[in-house]
Amino acid sequence: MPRVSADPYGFDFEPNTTALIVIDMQRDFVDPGGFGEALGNDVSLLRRALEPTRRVLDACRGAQVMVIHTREGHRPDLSDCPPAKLARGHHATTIGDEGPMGRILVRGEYGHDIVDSLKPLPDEPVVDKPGKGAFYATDLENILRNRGITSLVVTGVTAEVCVQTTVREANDRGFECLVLSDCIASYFPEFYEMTLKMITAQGGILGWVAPSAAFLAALPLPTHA
Ligand code: TIU
Repeated sequence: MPRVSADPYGFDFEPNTTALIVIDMQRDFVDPGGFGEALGNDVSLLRRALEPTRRVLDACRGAQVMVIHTREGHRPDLSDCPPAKLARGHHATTIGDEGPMGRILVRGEYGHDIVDSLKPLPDEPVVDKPGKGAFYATDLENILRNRGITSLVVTGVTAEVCVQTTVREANDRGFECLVLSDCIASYFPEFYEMTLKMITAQGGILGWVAPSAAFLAALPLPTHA
């Protein structure tokens, strides 16, 4: 079984029971004019995760590892958006408002979609989620169980919000999570560092962490008939 050199110890995985999950790599989080900026953040801090994630995505596709994408967002009528989520922060611009990339965090809008460099292929599930965790109010768990997936390789944004929430949800459901440290990012450098520590503390209380190079080194090359 392939083993990734990881914290707090080696992460063993079988490619055919492993899925790469790319969390919320949407323009609304990584480009100016979207939700991230509306919350008062410098979106450029997230962009460092894009290129490492693209390399991992390419490798997983080549190795026939299942790939799943998620997007945070809401129905155009916002009926699935909790009023508290709309109101919290008292921001001048919020979910559903018109921005330079369309209505913020609304499904079907340009800003809600995934960045071009990580664009899903037609056979890769895209899970639309109303919350921070990718399991809450979605069919993600069904999709994973139906495909016999037991391990997740986790990438995306932001580290302490949607990534960490999803890792916690996955961990409680029995999935083993390897978070790729250079493929996640936060608007807050200290939250990024602490997210990694929270996952691996106490003997891997939530999962494992490794740089993407360690995962790529362990990923078996595709076999050709
Ligand atoms: N605000 C923030 O850091 N993140 C989110 O609102 N959503 C995700 O992390 N995707």
